[in-house]
Amino acid sequence: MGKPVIHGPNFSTYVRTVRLTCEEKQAEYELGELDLLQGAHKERGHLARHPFGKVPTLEHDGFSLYETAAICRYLDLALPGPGLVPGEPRAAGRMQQVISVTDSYAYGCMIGALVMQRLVAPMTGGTPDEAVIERALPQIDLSLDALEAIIADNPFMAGEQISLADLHLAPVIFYLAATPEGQPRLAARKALAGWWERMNARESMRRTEPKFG
Ligand SMILES: N[C@@H](CCC(=O)N[C@@H](CS)C(=O)NCC(=O)O)C(=O)O
Repeated sequence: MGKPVIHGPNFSTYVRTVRLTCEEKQAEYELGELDLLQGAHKERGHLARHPFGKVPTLEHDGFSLYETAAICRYLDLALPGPGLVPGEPRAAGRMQQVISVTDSYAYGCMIGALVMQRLVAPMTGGTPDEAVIERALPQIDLSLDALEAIIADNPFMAGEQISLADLHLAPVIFYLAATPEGQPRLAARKALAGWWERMNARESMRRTEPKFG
């Protein structure tokens, strides 16, 4: 079986989730870097892979797939290595819940609003829009409270074992923790802060750390 090819920039949270999945499976993969800042994801070549013009996409032995959760489920089944989807029904439900919470509620306020304004705008010559950040903070608090309640006293999001839930959420929390608004909010949620320390110490996280420039 050939190596999976992931298309997208290394600094994208969703691309990192797919890379983390490969890393945790200890599978080799290739990263087809795309210049998102120059709009390469909206050009014809990439739109043929992803009609909605998003990253990541996957190619594996002639099979193409887009949407991060779908890609990670596929890779978990297709690649050898430790299973990342729990077989136990409640843990499987928790895993899917955290993936949906990340996509539906956390990503927009944490990345789309806070990180884009606080970190990305200054890197690209702009000024953060403080009103956008202010408006995002209640939803960030709500999302963090919900995740704190879900993890409770478990080491990982879906229970005792690492799962795709942890790999979906960790790249988002990585950027959140790099903002002055996110850092204290994370530290105030003890269970989540402990989880973040455990996740951040993993070899897979070190190997996929975003590089800029
Ligand atoms: N539902 C998609 C979301 C992917 C997504 O939003 N990717 C971001 C990068 S982290 C992206 O492509 N942003 C570029 C854009 O929206 O133009 C998935 O699960 O893969």
